[in-house]
Amino acid sequence: MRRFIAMLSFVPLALCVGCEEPAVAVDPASDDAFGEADQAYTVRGRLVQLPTSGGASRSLKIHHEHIPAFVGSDGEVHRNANGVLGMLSMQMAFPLVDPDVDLSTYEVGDKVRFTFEVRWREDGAAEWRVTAMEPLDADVELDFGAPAPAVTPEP
Ligand SMILES: [Cu+2]
Repeated sequence: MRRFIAMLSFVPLALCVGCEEPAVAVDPASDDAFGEADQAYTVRGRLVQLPTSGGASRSLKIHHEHIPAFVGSDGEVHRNANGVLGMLSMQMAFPLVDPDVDLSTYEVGDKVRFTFEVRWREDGAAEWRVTAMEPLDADVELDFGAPAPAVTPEP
């Protein structure tokens, strides 16, 4: 099993953690369905899509800043193919939102600080859940750039 997870981390996960929405639908209202979180991160970002802005199947989508301390399914800080640690800045879908988070007070384009939990499934895929959100001033400057690699790749 350990070997299986290690192999998985080299495949698309290594390139783009969180790009795909979870294949398994979970009842957002049920804490038990999500289970105990493995990690939680509080990050800044900009709202790209709200569940209420389109069809019923739309997820909350947030363009978040780089998350240097993001831990992968193996329990280690995730290392990208170019050596950058953590989860790169990306537009990420969050199908699960805690009922305590009132999205009706937000609009697409708003800048926010939010917290999301991660639970790693046995197959190495991740489930994400937003558990807190607060607005940021519109003039706050967010950094969506790519950080320099932590380690210079060998030639
Ligand atoms: Cu992400």
